[in-house]
Amino acid sequence: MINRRKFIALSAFSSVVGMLGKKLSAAEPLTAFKKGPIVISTWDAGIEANKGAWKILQAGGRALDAVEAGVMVTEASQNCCVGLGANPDRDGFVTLDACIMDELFNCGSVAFLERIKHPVSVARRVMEKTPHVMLVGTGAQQFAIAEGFPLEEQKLSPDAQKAYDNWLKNSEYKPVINVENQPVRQAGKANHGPSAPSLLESGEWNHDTIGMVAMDAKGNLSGSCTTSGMGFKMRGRLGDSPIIGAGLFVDNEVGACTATGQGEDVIRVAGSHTVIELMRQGLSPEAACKKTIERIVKIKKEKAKDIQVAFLALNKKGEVGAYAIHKGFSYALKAEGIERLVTAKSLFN
Ligand code: SD4
Repeated sequence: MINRRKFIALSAFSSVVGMLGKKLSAAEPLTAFKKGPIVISTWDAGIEANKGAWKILQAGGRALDAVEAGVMVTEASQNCCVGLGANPDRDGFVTLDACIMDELFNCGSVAFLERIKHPVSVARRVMEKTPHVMLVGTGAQQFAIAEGFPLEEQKLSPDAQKAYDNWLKNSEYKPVINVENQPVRQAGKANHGPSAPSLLESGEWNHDTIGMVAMDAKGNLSGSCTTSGMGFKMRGRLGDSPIIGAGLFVDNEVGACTATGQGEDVIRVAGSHTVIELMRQGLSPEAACKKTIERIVKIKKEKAKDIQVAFLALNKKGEVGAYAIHKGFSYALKAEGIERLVTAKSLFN
């Protein structure tokens, strides 16, 4: 049986073959786009998100507008775990984190935000309309309402309610490696628990984060990251995704990077910023991501086998690279005539 993930990968692959007229290996990463805009984003859901970003990039629009519009597709999707349909914290509330950064070091972020559908857009307003970089909790919500964002109903989606009821049976918080690309709502298990339960035939795919970076036709870079965070996390917990320098960093002279996976370990090494600094020293995006992953693994020692972290980066030359601790991390790439999912390399296979 062909599942949705394989279908997307195959369609993306065949469209590449069709457009380029030559066969490219699905495993072979495309690394350089010396001309024209490009957008990359984390996990399989990035395929749809990139389409949203591409509409803007293709029309000659700004990378900043593209990365906002792109991840809004995922935030609005009812079939995924980014946004208000996502798994709640352990007290049963969905809390969202997001950030955005442009080519001029302008950045904005919101965290622990409840009942607002598009946290990335609130983050952009923080960037553009306040003297601050980050707003959290009720303050972020008040700001969003004042800016005209509707306050949504405080209610779990039916899938999230089911997952939460199941999770409550054991109330165990255990991150699962690559949960982002496993079928949604694994009955009876925490979103990130290590014992993978039987897979649902829903055809939907679970992920709780999307990070996106893009270069526009002018060669300017921007990035965004949005998440519901780890499912069944402690109330008030923030990961790396809303933290500038951890879940996202953009330096228009060098490149842009975003992270996914266990946020605590991304924050520990200021992950996305570290990748940018390594690229500044001349490393390729993939080499810079790999070195940062190695740093995390060195710190975590034997515990590294239980966590997944991945970085995805784009440099000023339009070269793309990614690296993960464990196999299974994929990213979506879109450029002129190309749309595909790429499986990233990893330290552990
Ligand atoms: C977090 N980094 O909240 C996020 C989780 C994630 O795919 O990336 N999940 O720690």
